[in-house]
Amino acid sequence: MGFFSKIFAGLKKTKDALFGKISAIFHGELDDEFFEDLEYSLISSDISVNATTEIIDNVKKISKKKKIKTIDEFKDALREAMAEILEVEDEEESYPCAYTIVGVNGVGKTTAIGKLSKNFKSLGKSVLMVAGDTFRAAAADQLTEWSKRAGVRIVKYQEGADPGAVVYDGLLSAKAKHEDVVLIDTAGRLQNKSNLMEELKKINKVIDKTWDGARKNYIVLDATTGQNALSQVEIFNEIIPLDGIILTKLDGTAKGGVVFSIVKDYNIPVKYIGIGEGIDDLQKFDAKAFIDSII
Ligand SMILES: Nc1nc2c(ncn2[C@@H]2O[C@H](COP(=O)(O)OP(=O)(O)OP(=O)(O)O)[C@@H](O)[C@H]2O)c(=O)[nH]1
Ligand SMILES: [Mg+2]
Repeated sequence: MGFFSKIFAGLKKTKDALFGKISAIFHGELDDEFFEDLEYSLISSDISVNATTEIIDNVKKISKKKKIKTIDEFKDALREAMAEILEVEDEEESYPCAYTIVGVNGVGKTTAIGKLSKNFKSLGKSVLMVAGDTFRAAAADQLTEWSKRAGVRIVKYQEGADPGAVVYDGLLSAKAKHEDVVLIDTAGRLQNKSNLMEELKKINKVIDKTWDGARKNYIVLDATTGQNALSQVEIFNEIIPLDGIILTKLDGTAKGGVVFSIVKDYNIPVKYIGIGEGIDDLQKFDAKAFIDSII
């Protein structure tokens, strides 16, 4: 499957949930009743109130300016209105870069690292994985499997080791071998477990002290949790400053609208989306392709 057909298939549930409704509520005129119905549809598709209000304001302005009458013209206007929400300033990428991948249990961190390795490799970058999840039994084995699949190096310790020490070793190794990309896996944690959150701060400090290349902290969010993902962004951002979001499991959910809420409410860019379990099922987030797939 090609790039676009894959996103299209992955986002089908979101599209059906959201935009089936739009055609249904359109009754020939863009009047107050239509916009009220539209507002309701957006909010019930996991788009936050803030983001919905802005989309509606944007689309009203565009519709007026362009004197829009038909549903097809309106869909174009809505695409434009939604794209405005997803514009976030983002820094250029530079290498070498160490990426710390954080998030609650089971969201897809380890899988995302496997997929990212392949992505970076295909861009000609050398990659080192660091198994910073020493908490869960078999976590390092799972990452090792991915390192084999992607054909990249991995630094790991035994279960129960100090994650700070693994990260330290990993970074030294990456420096010595001039790796372009370091991907650091971390243990899944509950937001309310303060000891694990403290551990994350420690990992962060080790990177600060050891690494002089670029660094990014990405949080992985499971799209199927919808608005619940938002509180995770808030809590992790206090512990470790977040530079980007990897939104996984979009293939299994109609809650893709949560993208708009995240970007609008936290101003953190969505960097990648996960649309399946395979190594090729992670794509660089492209606002235009995303919107075209759901409208
Ligand atoms: N359908 C689908 N499944 C996914 C996606 N990303 C991850 N998964 C699945 O989600 C499950 C959990 O993935 P992991 O990568 O182990 O998650 P994790 O965050 O590392 O989990 P912990 O280390 O236990 O916190 C696995 O069964 C993955 O195959 C995705 O984009 N789509
Ligand atoms: Mg994991």
